[in-house]
Amino acid sequence: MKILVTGGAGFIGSNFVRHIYRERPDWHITVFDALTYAGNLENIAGLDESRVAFIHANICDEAAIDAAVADCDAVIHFAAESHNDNSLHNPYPFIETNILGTFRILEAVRKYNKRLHHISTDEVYGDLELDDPAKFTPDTPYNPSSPYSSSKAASDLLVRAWVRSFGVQATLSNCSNNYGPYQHVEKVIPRQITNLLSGQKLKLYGSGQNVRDWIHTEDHSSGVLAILERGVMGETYLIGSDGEKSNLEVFKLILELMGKDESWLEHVNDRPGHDLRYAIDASKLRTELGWQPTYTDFREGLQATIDWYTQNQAWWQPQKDETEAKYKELGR
Ligand code: NAD
Ligand code: TDX
Repeated sequence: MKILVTGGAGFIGSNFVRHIYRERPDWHITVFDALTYAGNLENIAGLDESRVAFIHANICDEAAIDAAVADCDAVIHFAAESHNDNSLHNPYPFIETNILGTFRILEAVRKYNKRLHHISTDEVYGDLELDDPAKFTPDTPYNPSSPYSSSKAASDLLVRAWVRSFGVQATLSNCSNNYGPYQHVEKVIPRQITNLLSGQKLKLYGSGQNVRDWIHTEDHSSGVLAILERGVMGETYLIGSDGEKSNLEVFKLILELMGKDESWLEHVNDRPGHDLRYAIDASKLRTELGWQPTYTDFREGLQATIDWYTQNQAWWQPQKDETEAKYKELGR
């Protein structure tokens, strides 16, 4: 099996590459990545070059995508602009990469009749009330809020249309908030950990009542592998591990695990249009494909993540000043 992993030098894509490298030793992996500010070859360093190849190119580049897709059996499409705050500042790259880039991939898998798995997010469903008993399911209507989530929703709809209109062999997954090592310091958990490691306060948007459904990125990868191998064509699977926590709870746990008191917590301007709550019902993936998450102890996973950022300052330090300068402009 020869797989093409777009965005394989980013946070979740590189975890997937390392997961497949470990779990499927007879597969060949080609990483296709533009190395934007979010991509880093160190994320996939140390892997045997006879099993992992790298193509430095943009998914919007028709010729580059065409050649790479022609040369593989299946495409796992992670590449995206992924950060909501950036999309509020400058939406254009989100439209280009997430929508046009996905279109390019769809046209190539259609031309060469290749299997596609499209990676998406639970944010396409909008948000839930704090006391809503229903969680997101694959039948929840799309209702995205931000330029990021609407561009991901658009990409999902393109995939569904190419399945129906052209018979493209594709599956989709929508996952909840990931955490773990190698996540860019712009995202909430690494930002707070590296703030404390740099002597700065935690930055909590608004009141902190917003709820996210946390999943360890290893469990996201095992879910994607299950869908790739056993998923039904044209189907959408939701990936989540019942990890709902308010932001305030997460911030307090980071303070506790890093031995700091609440004087280190600062309330900053809220995010415009800030989604209140996400929650995933992953029962289809669990019952139909037999998937189960492994990293379900959030406290333990967060401690391991704090340890990783503490021990890998050389990895995150180069991103930190530029990221905080962007936040300063946004007043957050
Ligand atoms: P990331 O920002 O860490 O990584 C994105 C990667 O894609 C980077 O390596 C970047 O260089 C590459 N890339 C960006 N634009 C590109 C282009 N035009 N051509 C080629 N490569 C390009 O993102 P992530 O958090 O790892 O997210 C990966 C995927 O998972 C995205 O599709 C995202 O929507 C989805 N997702 C993320 C989360 C989360 O919690 N982070 C949750 C659910 C779904
Ligand atoms: O400094 C911060 N303080 C804060 O309170 C940051 C960066 C965020 N927040 C809040 C906003 C959100 O309620 O924390 C929550 C999580 O924020 P992000 O890490 O920016 O993630 P989110 O907007 O929920 O989106 C993430 O999950 C779904 C990923 O970035 C997306 O790629 C994925 O699709």
